[in-house]
Amino acid sequence: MTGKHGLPLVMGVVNVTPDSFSDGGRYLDAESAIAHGRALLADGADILDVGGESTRPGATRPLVREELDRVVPVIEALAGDGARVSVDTMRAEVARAAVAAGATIVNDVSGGLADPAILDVVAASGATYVAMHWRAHSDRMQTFTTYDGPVARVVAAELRERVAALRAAGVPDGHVVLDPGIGFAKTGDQNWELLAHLDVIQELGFPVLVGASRKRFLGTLLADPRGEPRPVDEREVAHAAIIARLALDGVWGVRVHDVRATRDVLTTIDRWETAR
Ligand code: PMM
Repeated sequence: MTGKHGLPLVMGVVNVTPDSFSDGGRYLDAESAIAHGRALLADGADILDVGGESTRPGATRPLVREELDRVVPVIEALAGDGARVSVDTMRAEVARAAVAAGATIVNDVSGGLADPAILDVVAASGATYVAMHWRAHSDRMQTFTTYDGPVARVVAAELRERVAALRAAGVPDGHVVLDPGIGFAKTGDQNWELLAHLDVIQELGFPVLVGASRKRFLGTLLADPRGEPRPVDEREVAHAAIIARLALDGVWGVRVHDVRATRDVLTTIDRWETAR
């Protein structure tokens, strides 16, 4: 299912990671995440992606218990509102609890490599599964940027192996979405090469999700004359250009932080297409 004129679905990011500026503790973290999710829905999100583990380059992992405590109350509340919710997790145990709490999509940035049991949870639950291209956990993924051939071809080949694992676990093809994993074990140049050759990923025959929002390669592209990367919250115009291009390339979904800006781009393209 995609939006009008085959435009991509908008997946809004709801990160439930501890807020270093607040001493409110877990309850306030959940409350502010729920409020943020509701605001993204009001801005026009089709899906809310709730995650309790940061996967930024260099990040270390939370305990399973911490991750569960972060995401489950937020998923319960947002799914309870009627939202379509995905859980951003690499862990079978978290995926199981998230689906029980109302999530209908499991977004696994490791494509089942970090915790293969997650594939059995997905098969048993009937959830949709996003398999992202991944090579290693965030604390060392940037040491895995060697690709033996054109990056899109190698990523496609590695995603095909994940599809084989999904099929072996009994996940139907119709429940699978693939994601090239922008910024995960990729250099800036490799991210651009992948975006420019997304058709190679789309040729695998599955819907494709792309997450480029606020990522480092945009900061590098827009660096100032001294080479200082553009700050994270000043990358949205460049990201809007990416969204427009992805929409025309026919991707299934885009994972974004600024749902309002993304919706503006898609509304504009939709209006344009209606006049053709
Ligand atoms: N990127 C991040 C987290 N989860 N999930 C998918 N499917 N695709 C992505 O590109 C992706 C993801 C990291 O971004 P964040 O730290 O800004 O949320």
